[in-house]
Amino acid sequence: MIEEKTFNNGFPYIEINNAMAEAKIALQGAHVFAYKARNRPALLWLSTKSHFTQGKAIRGGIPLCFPWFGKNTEDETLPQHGFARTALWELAEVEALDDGSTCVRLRLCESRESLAQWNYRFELTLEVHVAESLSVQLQIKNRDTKAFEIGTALHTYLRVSDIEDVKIEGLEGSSYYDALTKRTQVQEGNVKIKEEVDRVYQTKGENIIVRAGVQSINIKSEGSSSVVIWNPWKEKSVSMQDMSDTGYKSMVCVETSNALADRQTLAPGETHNIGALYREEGFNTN
Ligand code: TA6
Repeated sequence: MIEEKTFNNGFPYIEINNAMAEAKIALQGAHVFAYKARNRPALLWLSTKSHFTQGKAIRGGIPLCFPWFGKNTEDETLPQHGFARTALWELAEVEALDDGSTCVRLRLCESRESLAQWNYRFELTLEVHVAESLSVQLQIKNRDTKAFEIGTALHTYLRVSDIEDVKIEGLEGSSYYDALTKRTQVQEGNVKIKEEVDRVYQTKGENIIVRAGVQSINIKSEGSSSVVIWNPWKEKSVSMQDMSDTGYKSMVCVETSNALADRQTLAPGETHNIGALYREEGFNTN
C-alpha cells in the first residue's frame, strides 16, 4: 500500500507499507527518511530534531547530493551538497510488484532555480525498491548540449546501536582523504569511530559491512568510485541545530558517492547510474 501524506505544515511525503517492509519518502529531495524491514530494526537514522520544512535539508535518511558534493568549489555561497536534496521532485511511478515489494520512481529536471545555480539541463530519476532489503538507484542524464561535471552521493545515515561498537569492514587497504587533517592515508583494518570522522575513501564500496553488537548492515554500492564515512562526534553534534547533543552516538554515514577527485563528466545525452543495496543481516526481532 502507498499513501500520499503531509506533515501538519503541509510538507509532502509518501508512505509505503507492504508485506516485506515499510518506508517513507519525502517529495523534497526524493528523500528516503525511514525504512524498516518486517521483524528487523529501522535501518536509517533520523535526527529527532530534523526539519521537515521546504528548503531545509532533512537530517538523516538518505539525502541525495547533486550536482556537487560538499562545498561548491566555484561559489561557496551555493548550498552545500547541491540543490537536489531541497528541490521538490515529482512522484513519477509506483509499482506493486508480484513478490509483494514496492518500486517507486521520482523525477527531477532543471528549473529556473536550478539553472540560476548550475546552468545545465539534466534529468534525475530515483528508483526506490522497498523489499526485505532497500535498493536506491539514482540515474543522472545530461539533457544539455554541453558536457557537465558532477559530484554525487547517497549521503546515507545508518542507525547503529552504539557508535563506539561500530566496525566497518570492506575499506581495508583503501586510500582515503581525511577532510579533518587534509591528508591522504591508507586504511588499516576495520574502520572504528572513536572521534569525529570525515573521510573520502577511494573505493567502489561493492561490499561494505557495518557491524555494531549483533547488528550487521551490508551495503553493496554500484556506479561509485568513492565511499564517504562521516560521524560528527560530540562537539559538532552539539553545534548542529538539527541534531541532538547525543545524536552522534546512534548514527554513522556510509555514503556511496563520486566525490572530490572522483567527480564525473557526462557528455550530452549520456547517463550514469549510482546506487546502493542495503540489507540488515542476522538481526531478527520478534
Ligand atoms: O559527508 C560528510 C560531509 O560532507 C561532512 O563534511 C558534513 O558537512 C556532512 O557532510 C553533513 O553535511 P550537511 O550539509 O548535510 O550538514
